[in-house]
Amino acid sequence: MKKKIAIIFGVTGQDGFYLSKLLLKKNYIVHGIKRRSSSVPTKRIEKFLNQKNFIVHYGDITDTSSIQNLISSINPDEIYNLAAQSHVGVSFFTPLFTANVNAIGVLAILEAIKNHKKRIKFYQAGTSEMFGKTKDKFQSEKTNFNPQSPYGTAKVFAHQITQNYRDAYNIFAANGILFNHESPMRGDNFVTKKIVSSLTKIKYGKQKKLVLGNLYAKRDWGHASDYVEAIYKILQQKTPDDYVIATGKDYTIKEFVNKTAKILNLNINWKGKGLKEIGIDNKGKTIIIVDKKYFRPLEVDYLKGNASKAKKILKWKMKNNLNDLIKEMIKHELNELKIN
Ligand code: NAP
Ligand code: G4F
Repeated sequence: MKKKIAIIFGVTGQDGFYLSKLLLKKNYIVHGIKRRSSSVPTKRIEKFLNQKNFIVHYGDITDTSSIQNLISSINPDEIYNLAAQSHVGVSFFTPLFTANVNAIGVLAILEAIKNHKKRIKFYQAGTSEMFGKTKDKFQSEKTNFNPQSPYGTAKVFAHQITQNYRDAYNIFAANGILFNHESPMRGDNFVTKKIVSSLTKIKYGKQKKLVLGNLYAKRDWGHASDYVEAIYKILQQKTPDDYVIATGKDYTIKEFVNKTAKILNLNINWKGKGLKEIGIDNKGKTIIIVDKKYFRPLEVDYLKGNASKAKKILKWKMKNNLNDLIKEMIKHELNELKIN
């Protein structure tokens, strides 16, 4: 049987790693698109680089000509767009760049798909950040969008233009609306990775303090490996549609800190309030402090998803719970620190 061909925009990121692994296992030919960088951008996907079914090309989704050339020369069956300026906090500092990549870049891919000779299936990496400030206790495909950042606002454009091209041009274009998902491959400046990495180093005397922002926002955290299974399933359906992917459980940042500390056998006593809140260890040493530089001009206070549609239609199931995820992330940190 002829092998399926996929393009992954955003192949060098966390989800790019897990999706590449999954598609290679399913015998796809995977074309990953990397950006030029002054350092090595392919660290996460290093182990795939010598496989004959894994080919990496330079490209950038803000460069329309590079997208058109790649799509017409590769002639893929499926395109997964994971490429984004994916940090919500940073989007307040780089709003135009974020909008160019996260919104206009998506439109450029859709235009190239519209003009291509073959029907290509398209996945757009949407996010729970699009719900933003919401009154719904659980957010589903029916919840209104009310984004609270340049990141979330740009992603709403991407979501809606994907639906628009689906309806106007009969393109197989589908949106995932994924809640936070983490893994050992998570970028260093996202809160889970920062907490796990810092507390592990503190436990082994290699770091003094963990500095955080808002401890009381709530997030619904899953494992990236489970979420890329859903991404894949979304493109294997007969008709394109949009799906929420979430665990249905939410925790505050402080609860995530406490869970991580418990697994590491670190005791934390909390004292004070607001910017003066601190976490103290058994010996009375302050190991966690709050700094206003990590607060955002606007915050999304809580996110908790209802993934019933994905469970019913995609038959999507999660394999990892939050404790499994934290344990795996700690194990990875210990390996990095060469501690057994
Ligand atoms: P990530 O680790 O930050 O990866 C983002 C990827 O996009 C990287 O490969 C990055 O390349 C690439 N990229 C950025 N700008 C680009 C451009 N102009 N042209 C081409 N590639 C570009 O993010 P992730 O966690 O894997 O998330 C994947 C996607 O899902 C993103 O679109 C994100 O917004 C979305 N999402 C993530 C979550 C989550 O919790 N992880 C939840 C919902 C939605 P470099 O390596 O060169 O920077
Ligand atoms: O880990 P975060 O930066 O993730 P955030 O903002 O929820 O965005 C992530 O999930 C989205 C899906 O909902 C994705 F679309 C997006 O691409 C990204 O993957 O922050 C989580 C929470 C926020 O409320 C933030 O204010 O943690 C709070 N926080 C507290 N201290 C911190 C910190 N966040 C970061 N990054 N760093 C801190 O020191």
